[in-house]
Amino acid sequence: MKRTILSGLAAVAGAMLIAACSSDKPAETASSAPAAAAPAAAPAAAAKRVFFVEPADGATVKSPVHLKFGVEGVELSPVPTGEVATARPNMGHHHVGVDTECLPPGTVIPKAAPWVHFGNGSSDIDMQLTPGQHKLALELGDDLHTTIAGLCTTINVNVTP
Ligand SMILES: [Cu+2]
Repeated sequence: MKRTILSGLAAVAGAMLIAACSSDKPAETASSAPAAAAPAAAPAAAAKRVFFVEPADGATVKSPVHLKFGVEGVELSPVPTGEVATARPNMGHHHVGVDTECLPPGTVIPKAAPWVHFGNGSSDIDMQLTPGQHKLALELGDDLHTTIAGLCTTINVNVTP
């Protein structure tokens, strides 16, 4: 009788060991699966950008120059009317700077030359430019006109008389 019980316990213990081993392996596979999926999701999160739809970088153009802006990963939105105390997250409007560089992230874009604000949410303009080479900076700013990391680009155009 006792031997039967002991061997029965041994069988149970053996089964538990096997169960423990086999349950370890799927757990390892499961934990490595999200890690493998993470890099695939990263490019989508990093897709925030602003760009000139036109003109193309290096283009030769005539004044007035038609500028058209694009944005991805951030919602283009007019600045709310009235007193704006806080910037809505992941929303912004375009700014163009003529013959200037991108401002550092977190900088309030001046409401003065060489910057033009598109606070109404528009994304194009016919701009008068003097003949010659011009650098155009396209910078997205939030509701407080503050620059956002990674959301600026520059192009060069050659304006003919
Ligand atoms: Cu602005």
